[in-house]
Amino acid sequence: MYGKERACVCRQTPVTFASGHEMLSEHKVIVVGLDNAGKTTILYQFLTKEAVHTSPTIGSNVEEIIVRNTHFMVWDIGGQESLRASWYSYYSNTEIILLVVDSTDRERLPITRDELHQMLAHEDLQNAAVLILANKQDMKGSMTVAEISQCLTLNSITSHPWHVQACCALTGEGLPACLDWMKSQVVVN
Ligand SMILES: Nc1nc2c(ncn2[C@@H]2O[C@H](COP(=O)(O)OP(=O)(O)O)[C@@H](O)[C@H]2O)c(=O)[nH]1
Ligand SMILES: [Mg+2]
Repeated sequence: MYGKERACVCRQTPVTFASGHEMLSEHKVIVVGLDNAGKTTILYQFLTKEAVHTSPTIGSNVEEIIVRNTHFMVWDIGGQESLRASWYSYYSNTEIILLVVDSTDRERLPITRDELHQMLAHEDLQNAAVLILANKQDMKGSMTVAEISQCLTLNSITSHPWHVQACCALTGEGLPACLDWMKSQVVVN
């Protein structure tokens, strides 16, 4: 866990830094999505491979995830309406946006669509890749990846690399594939 100072570190592109005897690259990831989508559960599932009990995120959590020598600094940003207006303050130097969707929340998916397209227009996110996580696939009646893609009008996105992954944060199903895609994007870039 890093303190507030970490938020001030600005880096343009993946950089390498010495840690022990290894040279490692570090990549900034932001986790966004509406409140209750499962953002915090996913972050801790990445870290511990266990489902954890979460409470609504006030402000942000940041954790480092290491996937075979690739370091991701993952910022979990609160998704309540009052906090969404400050998402932009986390954007600079972001390489990957993880957009978490509660696949049972049909009613609020248009809000997510609007937030997504607004984010992609932001100048600080022009070089970011977007991974949409269709979470809560274990729940009865959850929307499929195809339904979510259509509602979010993903096919209209040509400015950024994107990918949709079905997952269940409680069991971790689908999350290894997310990490593989994230790694493939930072290697490509
Ligand atoms: N059934 C189910 N519940 C989930 C899943 N992911 C998260 N949750 C639950 O959804 C609620 C909100 O999760 P949380 O991670 O706090 O959402 P956040 O507000 O986006 O950070 C919690 O009760 C989680 O246990 C999932 O894949 N399936
Ligand atoms: Mg949270």
